[in-house]
Amino acid sequence: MKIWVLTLFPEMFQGPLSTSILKRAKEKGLFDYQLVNFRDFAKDRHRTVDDTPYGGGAGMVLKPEPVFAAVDSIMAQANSCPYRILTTPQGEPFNQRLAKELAAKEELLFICGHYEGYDERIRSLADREISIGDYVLTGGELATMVMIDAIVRLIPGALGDEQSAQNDSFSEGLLDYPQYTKPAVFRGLAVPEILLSGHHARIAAWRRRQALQRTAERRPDLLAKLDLTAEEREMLQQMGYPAPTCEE
Ligand code: 6GU
Repeated sequence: MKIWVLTLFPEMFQGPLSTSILKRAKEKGLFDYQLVNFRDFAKDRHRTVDDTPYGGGAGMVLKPEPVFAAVDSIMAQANSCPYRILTTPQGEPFNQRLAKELAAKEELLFICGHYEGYDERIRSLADREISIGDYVLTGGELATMVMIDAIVRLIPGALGDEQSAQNDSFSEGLLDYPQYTKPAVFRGLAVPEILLSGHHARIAAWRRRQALQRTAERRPDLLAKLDLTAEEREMLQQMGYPAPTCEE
C-alpha cells in the first residue's frame, strides 16, 4: 500500500510513522508513505495557502489553488489512482469497518484540512470525507495519523501474530474479552480459574460470554447491531440484559 498525505505540517507525522508497528510495517515493505506540503504548491512569493472568507466572518480559509495543484502533482506521480480522503469533523464517522475497507485499497491520499476551514471547492477532490469523532481538532493531521495507524495494522503481516487483528475489539462488533498474564495471583487479585484449566473449548465459551457481557454493559449500541445466536440471546438474558432485537 502507498499512502500520500497532503499537509501543511509534515513534521507532525515523524513520531507515529517511525515508531513501533508502523515503523516495522514500512521496513517490511508492507506500506510506504510520502508527505507532501501543499505550501510548496503556492505560487506567490509569500507561499500563501489561506485567505479571508468571502461574505466576511472571522478566521482564514484554505485556498483551493495550492491544494488542487498538489493533488494534480500526486495523481501524476501515483502508480494507481489513490483513493482520496478529506479529513473534516463534518465527515462520516471513522470506525473499524471503514478501517478494513481502506486497508484493502492499493493507494490512499489523505488531505488534511486546517485553520477554520477550507474553500468548499476542495471537497470535490475527495472520494470520501471522514471524521474521527465528535470533537474539533486544530487540523486533520492527528486524525490522519489515527486512521493510518488503524489501517496499516490491518495489512496482513503488519502485526506479528495474525490472530491478534482478528481478536481485536470491534472486529466482530464486540468489545474484547478480559486478558491476563502471570502471576496467577497479584495483590490478592486472582486470574479466573477457567483460564488456568487448559480446557480450550470452555475457555473460548467463557471469553465469548465475557465479550458479550462487556459489550452489553458498556456499548449496548454495538450489541443491537449484532447477529446473535439464540444461545447468546439466552446467555444475555441470564446475565440480566434484555435480548436486544434489531428493528429495521
Ligand atoms: Cl478528521 N478533522 C478535524 N479538524 N477535527 C476533527 C476530525 C477531523 N475528526 C474529529 N475532529
